Amino acid sequence: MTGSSRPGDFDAVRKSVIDLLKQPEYDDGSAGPVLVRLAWHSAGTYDAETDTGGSNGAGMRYESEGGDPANAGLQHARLFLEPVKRQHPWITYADLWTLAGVTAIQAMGGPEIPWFPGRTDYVDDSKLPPRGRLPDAAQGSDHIRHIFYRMGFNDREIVALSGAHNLGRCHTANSGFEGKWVNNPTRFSNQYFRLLISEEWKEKTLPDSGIVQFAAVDPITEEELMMLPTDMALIHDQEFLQWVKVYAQDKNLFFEDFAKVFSKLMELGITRDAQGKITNSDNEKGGYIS
Ligand code: DDH
Repeated sequence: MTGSSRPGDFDAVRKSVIDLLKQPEYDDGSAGPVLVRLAWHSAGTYDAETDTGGSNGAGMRYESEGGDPANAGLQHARLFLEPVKRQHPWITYADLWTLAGVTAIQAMGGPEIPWFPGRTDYVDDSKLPPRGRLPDAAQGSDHIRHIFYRMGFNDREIVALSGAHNLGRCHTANSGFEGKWVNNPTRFSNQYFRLLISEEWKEKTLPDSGIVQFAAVDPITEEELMMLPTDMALIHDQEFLQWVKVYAQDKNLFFEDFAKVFSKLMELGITRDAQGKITNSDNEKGGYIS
């Protein structure tokens, strides 16, 4: 592991994150996908109307948010990052989780995502998100729109963000769903969109739980791949489908859009002044911890 760093040396933190991505004993040998999911769930609680939730404050450290069943499994991501926090104690958890997500995406072959620091670990109880803010995979396009419009995203942005399911997998123990979306789940690409439209996805009921997901056999590896009901909603809804087709054909446009929209996700609920300093959180109580 690389040495300690001076406060504000985010490149040193990025390097420490890259150093921990290889995890031979963990899923597909990589901590990358679960780090991306941690970044997304830390931010995806945002509600534009009440200006609550979002990545600032790193509320998932506490039971009310961390214990949300939607966040099951993310303790692995938080634990992977503990040595990085110990090595660079000046960085806040809120910055670390979001920086680790964008770093992992790029290290797995994805785009460079603009990321800005300054989040604090101060939790304002009145801004804590209630449970139920994150999407429910068993539902359809109305639910997806309800969740993502609440954060301020449009249909194109929703589809671009959903492309993160190029990475990682579902675990029975976490969500009840099982399997991976693509055959190389630690390589960021537009394969998820290509498979959505090229394969014939068949409903599959998991024998022990009765949970319904969708399955197809990968034409090259002959492995079984999966889609969630919410993934399938992207091809059953004409507005969403149009963007699935675009991204399936144009990897560069997908990467460009994904970088913009993931960056926007990481910034939800954060306002900055001209110098980039966050103006809407109590920096006296958070900021760099030295
Ligand atoms: Fe997701 N996701 N996600 N997802 N997600 C799961 C895994 C991963 C939904 C449900 C699930 C996004 C959107 C949605 C990642 C990133 C992103 C799992 C499996 C479920 C269930 C968890 C488990 O069993 O461990 C639903 C529903 C939606 C929706 O949009 C309606 C978005 C927007 C992102 C993003 O990053 C921008 C990643 C990465 C994973 C893989 C995690 C892992 O451990 O591997």
